[in-house]
Amino acid sequence: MSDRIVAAEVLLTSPGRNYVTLKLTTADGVVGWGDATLNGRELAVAAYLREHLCPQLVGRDPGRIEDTWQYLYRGAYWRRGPVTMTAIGAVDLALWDILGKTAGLPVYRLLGGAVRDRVRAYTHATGWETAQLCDAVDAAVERGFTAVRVQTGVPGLDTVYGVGRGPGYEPAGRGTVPAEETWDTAAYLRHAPAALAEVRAHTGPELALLHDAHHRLTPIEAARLGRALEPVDLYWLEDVTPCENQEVLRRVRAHTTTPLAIGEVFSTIWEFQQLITEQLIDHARAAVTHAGGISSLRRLAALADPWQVRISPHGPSDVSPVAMAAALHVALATPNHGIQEYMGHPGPAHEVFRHAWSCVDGHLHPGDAPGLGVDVDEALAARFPYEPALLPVARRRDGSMTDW
Ligand code: GCO
Ligand code: MG
Repeated sequence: MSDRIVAAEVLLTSPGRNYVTLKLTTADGVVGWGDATLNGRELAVAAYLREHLCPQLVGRDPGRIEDTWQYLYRGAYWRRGPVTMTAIGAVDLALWDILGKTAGLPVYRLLGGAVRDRVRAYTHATGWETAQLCDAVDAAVERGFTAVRVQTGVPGLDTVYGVGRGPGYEPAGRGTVPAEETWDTAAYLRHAPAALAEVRAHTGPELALLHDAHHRLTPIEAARLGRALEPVDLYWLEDVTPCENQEVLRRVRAHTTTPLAIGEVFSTIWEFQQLITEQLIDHARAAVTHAGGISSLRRLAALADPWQVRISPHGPSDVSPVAMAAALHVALATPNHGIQEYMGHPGPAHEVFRHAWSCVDGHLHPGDAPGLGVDVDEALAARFPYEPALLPVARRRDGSMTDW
């Protein structure tokens, strides 16, 4: 007789930052873990899981992974959206974890096996001044990275999202009301191309450089930035325009050959459809959890492949070590995978989530432990209680709200 899910529980923990984790237990005693972290909206996903999905999971056959995905997605009248899709993603990850543990195989073997030996990763370098930024890039290269995302301060602004005044940064700030930042696109556009050109002159031609514009530009500003950055030879320019209107990318694409990466805030394959079939992007950035799990990331890769678009999933500190594991199993087994973002996690997170995956010389590998290869230390997790934390918001100089 097939196995049954007997318990579905949600864990909240904050080992350096908040994480939401789904734990599924089967009648045979197998435990599957899924990441359900949605930065700044953790409790919404926890409630969606606890109140709505967990009761529906108990009694189901854990081996029917695709049917469970279809049940939770197609079966729901109110569907899509980051909260729903992160919850479905967590269930999907936990079920793949159970399948792997039951089979005694790492998930990547169940996905068809490795198509590469290791997964190329990029990490973050930030610096308020360009000299600091170059030092941060050098430090990443010393750690073995062959690809680095570079974010710079902007003269005249006090803060810029994603740029620490010191080394490193954490996207979410503690508290129940978001910090407010001032944003000035003109100042950014005046400064960023020259700063990135200096970084390129410093590194020489081989290092892959990436840059994230965080959805803040109009189409023509984005086109102008892409063109201005062509001499820098970026690996990609990320999230140039707000997420809602994909049509505007046609204008950006018409003006620049700088490769474009988009999609960390997308929740479903349908949001990518036009971007892929019109070849308006080069990299689809869906996070394995935020877009519905391993099952839907594989579908996205299959849609993207004939259009020569690659999947290059989101991987900041708010994608937990469980989701990082899942992303790596997909990456190892997916031909049209580009690069995996690896921002790193706070130290205690590596203790709470003991993972088989590793980062060596700027490359990641999921490891060969059965399932996803992550064990959660629940006793330790309980010592780091959830604390409210939020991403900042930004206003223009005249006080009006500006886009993410
Ligand atoms: C990235 C990102 C992150 C996100 C953060 C939001 O490319 O890594 O843009 O810094 O903003 O993950 O939660
Ligand atoms: Mg980004």
